[in-house]
Amino acid sequence: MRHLQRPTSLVTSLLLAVLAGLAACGGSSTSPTPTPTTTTPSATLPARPTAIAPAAGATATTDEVTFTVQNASGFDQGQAEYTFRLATRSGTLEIATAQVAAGSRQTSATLRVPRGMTLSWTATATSASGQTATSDTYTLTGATLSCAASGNAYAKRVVDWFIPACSLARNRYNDVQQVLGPPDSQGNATNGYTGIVSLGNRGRVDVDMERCAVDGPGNDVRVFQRASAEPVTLYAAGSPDGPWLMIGDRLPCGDVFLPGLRSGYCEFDLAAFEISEARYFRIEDGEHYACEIAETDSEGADIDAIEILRLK
Ligand SMILES: [Ca+2]
Ligand SMILES: [Ca+2]
Repeated sequence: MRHLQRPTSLVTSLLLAVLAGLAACGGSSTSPTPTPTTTTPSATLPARPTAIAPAAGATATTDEVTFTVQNASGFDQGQAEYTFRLATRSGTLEIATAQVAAGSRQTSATLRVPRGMTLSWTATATSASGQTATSDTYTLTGATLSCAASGNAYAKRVVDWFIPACSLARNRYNDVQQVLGPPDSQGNATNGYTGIVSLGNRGRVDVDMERCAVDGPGNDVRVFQRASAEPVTLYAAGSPDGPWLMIGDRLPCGDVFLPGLRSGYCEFDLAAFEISEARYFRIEDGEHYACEIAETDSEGADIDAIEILRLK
């Protein structure tokens, strides 16, 4: 029996020596990661949605931008829906979202992107069971804003407007063109006003300034309003088709006066929506008083003019 044991011990010793030598040659005791023998399509998807287009830091060349991400693993077609979120640069103010079913290996949605702004966007995948995977936050700059190089700081052109039917029927000051040019309102409540448009309940007028307003310290835009301090809501945009971004919500307007003017004014700051520059403004009634019960011929905010305080 001892003769039989000796060769066995020798073989064992040799094997141990060889193994020790191999470990020394490798220089590490860590086992290599096994390579999968089969590859399924989902195995190659990233752990989180990943931007394909637009590339991180890109500048848009169109107002409608298609956002595309590589799907996250486990959030592929038939497994998830994707929410694309476009927001201001800081990410705090939302501009648009779109929710779509996952495509095959990648998912796309188209959003309208404001011109002249640096923005942020993300895509979040949500599974049927409520699990989520969110992409990195990517930066995108909107298409370049075109601005006239010269001209005054007032509105040049009405691009759209809305005054409710009741207000159109009952109000006396329905000419939206009265917001163009410098403030010029005259008259009074007894004899009638000139130079204003009464917007009616939640009515609005959208104007093209041709020049652009730029954000600087403090307020950048001034709206002139007659008759008490009826509230005004103001939106800014880089295109006449928006998106319209609100920079003041029902701000009391018209109780501060410049020498020689009958209209008072209120001011707005582009920074309220992280806007760096804007060419178009939507002036909206913020009084919100029902025309049907209003006993007046100038219902709603009465707008005389709008002025850029900081010209580009
Ligand atoms: Ca400002
Ligand atoms: Ca006017």
